[in-house]
Amino acid sequence: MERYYQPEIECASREQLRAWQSQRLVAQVRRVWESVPYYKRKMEEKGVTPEDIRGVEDLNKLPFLSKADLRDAYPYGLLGAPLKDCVRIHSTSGTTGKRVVAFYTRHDIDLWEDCCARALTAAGATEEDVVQVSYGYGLFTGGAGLDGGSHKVGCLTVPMSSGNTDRQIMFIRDLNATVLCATPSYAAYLGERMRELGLGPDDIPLKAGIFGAEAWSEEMRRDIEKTLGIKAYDIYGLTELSGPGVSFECSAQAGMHINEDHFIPEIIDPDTGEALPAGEQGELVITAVDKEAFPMIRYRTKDICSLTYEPCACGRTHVRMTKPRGRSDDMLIIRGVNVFPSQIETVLLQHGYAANYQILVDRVNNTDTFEVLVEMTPEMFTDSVGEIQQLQKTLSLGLNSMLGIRPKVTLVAPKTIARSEGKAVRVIDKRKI
Ligand code: DLL
Repeated sequence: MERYYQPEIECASREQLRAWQSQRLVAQVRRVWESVPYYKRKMEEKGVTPEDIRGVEDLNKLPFLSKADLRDAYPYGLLGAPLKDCVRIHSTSGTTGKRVVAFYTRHDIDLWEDCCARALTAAGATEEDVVQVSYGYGLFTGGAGLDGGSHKVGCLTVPMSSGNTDRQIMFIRDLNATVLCATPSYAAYLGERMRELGLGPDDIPLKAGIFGAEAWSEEMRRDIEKTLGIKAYDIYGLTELSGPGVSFECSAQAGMHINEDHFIPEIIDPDTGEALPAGEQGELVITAVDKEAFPMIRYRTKDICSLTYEPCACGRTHVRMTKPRGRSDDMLIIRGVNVFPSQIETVLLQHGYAANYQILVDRVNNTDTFEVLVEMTPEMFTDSVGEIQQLQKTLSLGLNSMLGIRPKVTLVAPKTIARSEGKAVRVIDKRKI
């Protein structure tokens, strides 16, 4: 029985979806106006009152909410429910300034877990499955979200958290885990460690993986699918909007369906705030229509992607978003050229390298320096200077044609770049210091 495939919602007509969204939006705006003085003030500054919002068509009258607002209102200033009704917090692993602290009522957790349960179901999980959750548990939302979703589906849930890689592999094998939930970089590392232990895809029972929390390329997907012998599904979300499960991939693997009964997406030009039409790349803005404790209206995610309303092969009608290339604030501007780490990853994998790399940026004599450290794989490892120089040159030219700027490439020995158990650290930008 697939309780969390809900065709009456996931395959509802666009008209029906819009009607639900409108009805919930109107109620949510009224509730937030009454319960969150910070947001009421923002609405007043924009000259808009709840009476002006009659449906989704009025969404663009409302002010945006940004990370700066979250910082201003830290910690309790955006609370939309009495503290006595809040039962949990989660928080992001941001490195600068105050952390974002998000609050949840019981109802919020229930809806969030439903979203994760839908994602697991779309990846083929049923109560017959054993789900190993290797996202971090604790303040990070990955562990708790997929754990809750897995319980709801009725899977046997293995709350591993991240780290202790050999034990992860042992449990996958001993407990017959069929679904793995982890960051893609950690999944890739598990695959690498398996190879070192002499294990191939046929030695593990996994059939699917649910990977997200960081940008990863199509090439990395194919790589992980091959090494682990699974189908790898993308999942997207952010702490401010509960966590994983804002959107998820179905078996078509052609973009992530946004849970539109809970979230209304928009794409805007990040510089002007103007709405962009379907198909165009821009910043994703999300309005959560039924979150209680931490209501987010027109929240600017900073993630760059596009939306498609084209019908999906799976039959779901919820809009699909493309894989975010990364946050607009992950984008590096090097000598005036926009560079996303995910573009570099694509080129590396196309050239037969693994996604073990680090980008070093600095400023010397007022000019940006740009270097990419890339690990050789054990198979291609050589200590012939001539060969290494040739490989470096080929890769540097490959990166140049993708990015429009040529980095210095330095090949390093296998296993010299630190592995991550959560989100990978790809960039060292000394210019900010
Ligand atoms: O990373 C929630 C999550 C946990 C999603 C587990 C998926 C799986 P935060 O720590 O608040 O929350 O970070 C959110 O991570 O704004 C994106 O920039 C990035 N991100 C999340 N999922 C993806 C993805 C969790 N599938 C930030 N592809 C977001 C690309 C992603 N980037």
